[in-house]
Amino acid sequence: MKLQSILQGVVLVSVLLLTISVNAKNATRRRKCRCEKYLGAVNKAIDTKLKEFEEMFSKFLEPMSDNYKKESAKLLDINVKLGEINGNMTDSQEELRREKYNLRLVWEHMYYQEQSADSLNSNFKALDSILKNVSLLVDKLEKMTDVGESGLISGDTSAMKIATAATKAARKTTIKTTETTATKVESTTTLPSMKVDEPQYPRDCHDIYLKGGMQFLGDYYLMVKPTGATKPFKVLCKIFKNAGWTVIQRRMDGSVNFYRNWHDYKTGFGNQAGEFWLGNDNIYYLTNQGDMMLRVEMEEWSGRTNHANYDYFRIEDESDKYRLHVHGYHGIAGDSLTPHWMSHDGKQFSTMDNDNDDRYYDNCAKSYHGAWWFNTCYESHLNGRYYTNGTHNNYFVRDGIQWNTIHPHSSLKSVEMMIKPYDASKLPNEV
Ligand SMILES: [Ca+2]
Repeated sequence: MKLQSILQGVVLVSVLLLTISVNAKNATRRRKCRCEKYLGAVNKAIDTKLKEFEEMFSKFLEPMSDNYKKESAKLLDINVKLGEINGNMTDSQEELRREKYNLRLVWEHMYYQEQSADSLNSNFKALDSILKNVSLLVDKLEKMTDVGESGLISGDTSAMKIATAATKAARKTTIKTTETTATKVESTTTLPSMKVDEPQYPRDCHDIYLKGGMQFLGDYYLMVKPTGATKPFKVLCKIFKNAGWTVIQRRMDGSVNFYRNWHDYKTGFGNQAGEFWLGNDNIYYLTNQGDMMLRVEMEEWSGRTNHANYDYFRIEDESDKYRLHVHGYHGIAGDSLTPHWMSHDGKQFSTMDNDNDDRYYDNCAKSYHGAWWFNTCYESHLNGRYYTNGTHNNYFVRDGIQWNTIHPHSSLKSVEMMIKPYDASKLPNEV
């Protein structure tokens, strides 16, 4: 670049000197002969000189151009290599994420193994206690038969012999048969119950947190069985603010289609390691075993995070179309669930194939490509389409992931809806 600048300078100065020199000569000649026929020749001379300079200049520029080409090729090569490295890093990240998920599964498995071991241990203790009681009973029977045989008690000696044989046989029984004996004896003595309990699943994530599990901040996967639920199901738990939060919905990358039918929303769909809806039946069981609160965490495409808390959150069962009951907002995202002009409180759930909204001429779930507790239609709609650039295709059809108090026309980058039992003494300090 420096060489190029110097050359440009040299050329410019030369042209300037030549022009001044020629003009001076022309002026002298004009004064002498006032004839213009020499001017053509002078201009020609200038053109010739300029061409010479141009050719000279090109000779310097050509090798430079070659150098640029070589450098560009090198840069392209480096760019390709960086792309490959980036790809490898993405693969490694994916691998790590899978490993993390597998570790969680192992942890979960170990947790239940530990629970089973505890249960087995308590059953052994009960069995031990039963055996002791049976031994005592057998001793008593033996003493009674001994007394009978020695003639202190009158009666049928053959009956006594049978009793003696029975007591001896009882002592030889296995643990399995002892269990049967114990059940028979239980009616007349106070032996411990032999009933084997089913595995005790936590009611929700906060339940296990209170019992001493999951004490570290982070995400966990657990089997829970809320009151009333017919079978346990897997949930994602988040531990923060001294509580175990059960996640009921998550959006993060658009990998799962949320424009689905009633049955899908009823049973749940997606992948709990990524995007998912826990299922309206499961949400119903979780929110009907005591007062629950809702927390919605949201991230905008600018990176700004928001949250909205509701002190009360519950839904009805399918017979009432999973009607929503929610109130008690506090947070920084603004209230887009219960604003007085378009509240979602008291509204039934609607999907593409089950229109329960307040708009008589249309199905909001179809119009906005999602599913929600629509009014006439919404102030919030967290099951809308995922837009990777945050903006909708059509300004007038706002079918993205919406929380209108954050932005009425822009779709969110990520969302998590989570619940935990309401505890007035441990309310978060946010306004
Ligand atoms: Ca409708």
